[in-house]
Amino acid sequence: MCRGSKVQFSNRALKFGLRREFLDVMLSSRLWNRACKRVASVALAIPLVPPSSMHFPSSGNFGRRLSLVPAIVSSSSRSCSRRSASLDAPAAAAAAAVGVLEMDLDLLSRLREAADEFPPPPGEKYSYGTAGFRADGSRLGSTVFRTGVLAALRSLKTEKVIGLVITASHNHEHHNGIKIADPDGGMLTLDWEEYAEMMANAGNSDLLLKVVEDVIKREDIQGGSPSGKVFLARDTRSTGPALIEAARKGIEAVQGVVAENKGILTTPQLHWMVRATNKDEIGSELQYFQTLSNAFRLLLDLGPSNLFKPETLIVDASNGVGASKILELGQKLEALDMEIRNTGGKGNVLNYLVGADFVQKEKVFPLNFDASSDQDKRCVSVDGDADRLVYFYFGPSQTDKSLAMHLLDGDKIMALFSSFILDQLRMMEKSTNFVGESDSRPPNVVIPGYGTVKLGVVQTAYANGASTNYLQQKLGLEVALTPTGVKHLHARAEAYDIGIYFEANGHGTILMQESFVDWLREHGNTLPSVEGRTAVKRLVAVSELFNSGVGDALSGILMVEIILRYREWSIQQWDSIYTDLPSKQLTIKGVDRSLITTTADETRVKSIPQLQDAIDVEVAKYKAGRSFVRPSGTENLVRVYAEAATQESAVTLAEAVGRLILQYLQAAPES
Ligand code: NG1
Ligand code: ZN
Repeated sequence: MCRGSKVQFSNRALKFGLRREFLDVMLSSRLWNRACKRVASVALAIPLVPPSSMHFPSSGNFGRRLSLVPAIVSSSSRSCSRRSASLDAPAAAAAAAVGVLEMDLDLLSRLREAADEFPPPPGEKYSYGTAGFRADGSRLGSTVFRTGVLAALRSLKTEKVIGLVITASHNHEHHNGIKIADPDGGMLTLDWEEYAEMMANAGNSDLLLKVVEDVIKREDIQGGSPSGKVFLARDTRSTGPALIEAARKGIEAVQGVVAENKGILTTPQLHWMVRATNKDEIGSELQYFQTLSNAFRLLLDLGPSNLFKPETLIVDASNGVGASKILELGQKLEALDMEIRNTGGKGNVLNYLVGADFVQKEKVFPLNFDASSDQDKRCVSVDGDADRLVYFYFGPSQTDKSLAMHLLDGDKIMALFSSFILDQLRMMEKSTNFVGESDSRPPNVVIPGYGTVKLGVVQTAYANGASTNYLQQKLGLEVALTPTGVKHLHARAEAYDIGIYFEANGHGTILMQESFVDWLREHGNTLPSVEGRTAVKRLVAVSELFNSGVGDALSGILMVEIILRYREWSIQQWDSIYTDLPSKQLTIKGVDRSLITTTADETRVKSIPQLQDAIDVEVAKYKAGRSFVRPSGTENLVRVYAEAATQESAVTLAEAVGRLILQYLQAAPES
C-alpha cells in the first residue's frame, strides 16, 4: 500500500501543494490508516500557511515544500522519528506540529526493524504446501516471523481473531512448521496462501516490506480500530518456544495487532478456540473439553438403553501433545476407559516409530505395543499434533495363523461415520412417513419441511479402492475425489448439507452446514415420531462433537467409541464391514520432486508423459493393480501408492514404480 500511495500522493502533492485539498484527499483515502489520518487532521487543524508566506524560494522548492508528504506517507515503511530528522527546516517545522502524533502510529512502522532480526536463510524456497510451511525447526524463524505478519494482516482484514499454530504434525521432532487458522476455524483461505509464500520468500527486509505493502494495497487493509488479535499455540517440539516468540514478534510488528499465546495445544484445539471466540462463544480450552465431553455424554444418553460397554481403549499418543490432552478429556468421561501409551518424556521421541502416520504408512504397530499381550484389544494411534487417528488391533492374519496387525484407517473410520449419519437421516425420513420417490434414494434423503438433505463423502486418490466401493455400492453415497490435503477435501465437503471427509491417513471430520443444524434445532422437534426426534438430537450432538474447521483426533475417537457402543460392535466386527485391497506406500528421496506435476485428481503424471506410460505398463502386469505418484507437499520427496490383489504384488508394484521415478527423474533435465 504505502509504496503505491507514496507515488500517488507525491503526484497529487505536485498538483495541490500542501493545501487543504491535498489534506482532504489524505483524509478520505481508504488506503490511509488511522495514524496518517490523525497526522492529516492535526495538520488541518493548524492554520495553513500559504506556500509564499513560508518564504520558499519560488522555484526548485516545490520538492522541499513537498518533503513533508513523503515524510508522512512513507512513515508506513520506516520509523517516523527517523524520517522527521531528515526533513528540511520549513517542512520540519510543519512536521513538528504533528510529529508527536506521527510517532509509532503507523501500521508498519515497526516492521523493518523487527524483520531485520529474522533474516531468511539463503537459498531456501518455502512453499505453503499441503498444510502450511514445514522445514527444519532451526531454520524456520524468518518464515514464522513473516507468517506472523501475515496473520496480523489477515486479522485486520477480517476484523476477527486469527490462529497460528507451530507444529509439523506427524513429521520428525527436528522439523517444525506453521499453519494459519482462519476466523471460521478452518484453514487459511487459498487466496492468501500466495501472499504467505511471497512473504516467506522475500529475500530481505526491504523486499518483505514491499510485499507487505502490496498485500495491504491489494486487500485494502485498514489499520486502526478495531484492532487485530492472533491466537498462538504450539505442539511439544523443542523448537516451539523460540518459534512462538518469532511469531509473536511478527504479529506485533503490525501496529494495532496483539498476539495471545495459548500455550501447548493440539492443532484442532486452536482452530476450535479461534472459531468459538469469533462466534462470541467461550473460546477457552476448558470449554473445548466441556463441549466435547457434553456431546459425548448426550450421544450416549440418546443411544439404546443398556448401552454396550467395550473393553479399555489403548491409545498411542505418538509422544506428542495428544497425550496430555487425551488424558484430560478422559478424566471428564466416565464411560470411556483409556490406557495411554507413548506419552513422551525422556528418550521417547515424537513420531518416531509411533503415531498415526507411522502406523498407517508402514502398516506396523507402534513401539510399546505387543502383538500377543495386546491381542484383540482395541487400539488407536493419533499423530504428533492430534489431528489424525487410525485404529488397529492384533489378530490372526488373513493368510496364516500368526498374529498380525489389522489397520482401520481413515477410510474405515469414514465408512463407520457415514453409515451412522445415514441411519439417522433415514430415521428422520421414516418418522415423517415420507414415501420415497427416486430422489429420496441414496445419496439423498428427503425430510419434508427441509427438503432433500445432501449427504456426500469426500476422499483422495489414496483411499483404498474397497472403501470407495463400500461407500458407493453398500451405502449408496456420492463419493467425491479431491487432491491430497484436507484443505481440498474440506472445500469439497462444503457442497453438502452433511459432508464427511477423510484422508486414508486418518485426517478428516464431519462437516454440517450451519443452516442445516439451525433447521434441526428449530424444527427437529416437530418430527412425528420419537425415533425421528431422537435422530435429530443425535445429529445436533454430532455437530457439537466435531470440529467443523479441521479434523480432530479427539472428536474422532469419541465418535468411533459411540458408534461401536450403539452397534454393539467389537473392533473386529467393525473391521469386517469390508476388506481392504492390499496396498503399499513408498517414498522416494533424493530426486527433484518439482519435476513431477500431476492431473487434478493426482492419479496421473502430466509433466513427464513417458514416466506415466511406463507406470501404466507396470500396473497392467498386476491383477487389480493401481498405482500413482505425486510430489509431497510437506516433505522433499515423491510418494508412490500401489494397490494389487495380494500384499506381495502391491509391494512389488510400488517398488517397480519407485524405480521408474528414479530412472526418469534422474534422467530428466534440471528444472
Ligand atoms: P503430503 O506430504 O503432501 O503427501 C501429507 C499427507 C496429507 C496431509 C499432509 C498434511 C499422505 C499421503 N499425505 O501430505 O494427506 O495429511 O501431509 O499433514 O498421507
Ligand atoms: Zn497432524
